[in-house]
Amino acid sequence: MKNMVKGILIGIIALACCIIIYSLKETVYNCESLKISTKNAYSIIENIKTGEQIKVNGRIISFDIGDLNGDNMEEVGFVYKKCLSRKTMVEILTLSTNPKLIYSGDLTDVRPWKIVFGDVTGDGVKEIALGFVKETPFHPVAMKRCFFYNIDFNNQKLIPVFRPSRFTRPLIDYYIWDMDGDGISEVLVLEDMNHGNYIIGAYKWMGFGFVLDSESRQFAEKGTFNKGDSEISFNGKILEYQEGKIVIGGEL
Ligand SMILES: [Ca+2]
Ligand SMILES: [Ca+2]
Repeated sequence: MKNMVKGILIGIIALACCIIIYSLKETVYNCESLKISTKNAYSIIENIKTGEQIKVNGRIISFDIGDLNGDNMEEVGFVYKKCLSRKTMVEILTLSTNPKLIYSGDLTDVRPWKIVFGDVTGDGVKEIALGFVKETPFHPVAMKRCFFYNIDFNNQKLIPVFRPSRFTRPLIDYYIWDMDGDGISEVLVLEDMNHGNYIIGAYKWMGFGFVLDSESRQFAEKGTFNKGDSEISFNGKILEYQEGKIVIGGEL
């Protein structure tokens, strides 16, 4: 009996330790205007310019910052896993002195995993590129997708711009960047070549959808895009555009 009680006590202590470690595990992101500290229990978004802090009820898994409506005031958009819940939320807030919630959506059903801001249509208005894992009517398999939206500030709604079933090949990661320097951003897509090789494609908006404009060489190393001060890199290797090709870390 004594041993059983001892066993239960040890179990409870171990569980409590696991919960504490789980809730305290912290990741900190620093960018030009924001510091984001995120834990499973809650996150703090701190506006470095104003000192203003926004508390979020869960772990932020992706975020981006940009002026979505051209009023010279930045917005922050983020995807977060709500604490003690299975919900995955997408929220967009102004970064003004009194942050205003522009959009909040429980998008758990479509499993959001990424948010990026960028003007891919070239009309001066930034789109919101949301990564989901879902089926589409034309491709009924649950896969990573990237859908593009604008935002209706007055009605706090996302307005679909384009929701492609897929690009050329299955999508692993994406980013928005002006790869060829023509002043209009392309969608950079890390795609799975389906035999252990990957490729990066840059897709241009053509008024009705995206067209593959340039590609990298194929490579075996899976990874993610990272934005620097004035460059875009993939797994720490800078991406450049040379003669219609995407060059990774100086290698064609
Ligand atoms: Ca646009
Ligand atoms: Ca471009």
